[in-house]
Formats: sequence, C-alpha cells, structure tokens
Amino acid sequence: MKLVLAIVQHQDASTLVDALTEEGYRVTRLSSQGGFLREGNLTLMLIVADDQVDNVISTVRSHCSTRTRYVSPMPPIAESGEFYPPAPLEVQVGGATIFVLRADMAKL
Ligand code: 2BA
Repeated sequence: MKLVLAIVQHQDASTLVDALTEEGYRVTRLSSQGGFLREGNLTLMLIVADDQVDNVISTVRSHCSTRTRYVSPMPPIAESGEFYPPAPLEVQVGGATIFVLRADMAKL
C-alpha cells in the first residue's frame, strides 16, 4: 500500500476531491500552509493499493492548474530620502505537489 500526499490549491480542491471520491478512493483533507507564500493550501491524504497510484496521480494532474502569483520582496535598505520600489517576484504555483510513501494501514 502507498500513502499519497497531494498538496493542492484551494481553487482545485473541491472538484478534485469529488473526482477522487467518485472513483472510489477515500480521501482526507488537511488544511495546510505553504512556507514560501504563507498562503493556505490543502493536503489530501489517500491510502491506496500500489497499482492505484498512477491513476490517483493522473486524476490529480487533470484537476489541478498552474497559477501565477506575485510576491513583493522586502525593499532594499536605502539611503535617507531614496526610494527603490522592489519589482514583484513572479512565482508559478502548482498544479500539485505529490509525495508517495510506503504505508501500512490499520483500522481499529
Ligand atoms: P509554498 O511553499 O507557499 O510555495 C509556493 C510556490 O512558491 C511554489 O509552488 C514554488 O513555485 C515557489 N517557491 C517555493 N519555495 C521557493 C523558493 N525557496 N524560492 C523560489 N520559489 C519558491 P509549488 O512548487 O507548486 O509548491 C506549492 C506548495 O506545495 C508549497 O507552497 C508548499 O506548501 C508545498 N511544497 C512544494 N514543494 C514542497 C516540498 N519539497 N516539501 C514540502 N512541501 C512542498
């Protein structure tokens, strides 16, 4: 068995969870936050058979989009009276970040 962790954006989560559920997978949604942007995202947790991993990844891929975000870097230290507006940094987020780990499952 494998544990699939998929970090996805909020905008993609509902349709993705619906699709995975309709395909018969059990899904747990965890609220999470990216360390870089400090924005909320969702981590989906699924325990699946080894031969289901590729299908799960395919479903995640087809429901998660890449989006562009702009981050304002810290302004540089300037001499008194000078102003250097920092250029926003363009960042591509997603589709999804997926980790696949070996797992055992016990339901008590
Ligand atoms: P964040 O950490 O908020 O990162 C958001 C996006 O910012 C990333 O998109 C990436 O394009 C960019 N980014 C992250 N760290 C960066 C850095 N040090 N320098 C420049 N750009 C950077 P994604 O790669 O699609 O990641 C989306 C979210 O997935 C991340 O949100 C984080 O929550 C998670 N994630 C991604 N890679 C991870 C990893 N290796 N381990 C744990 N979580 C990860």
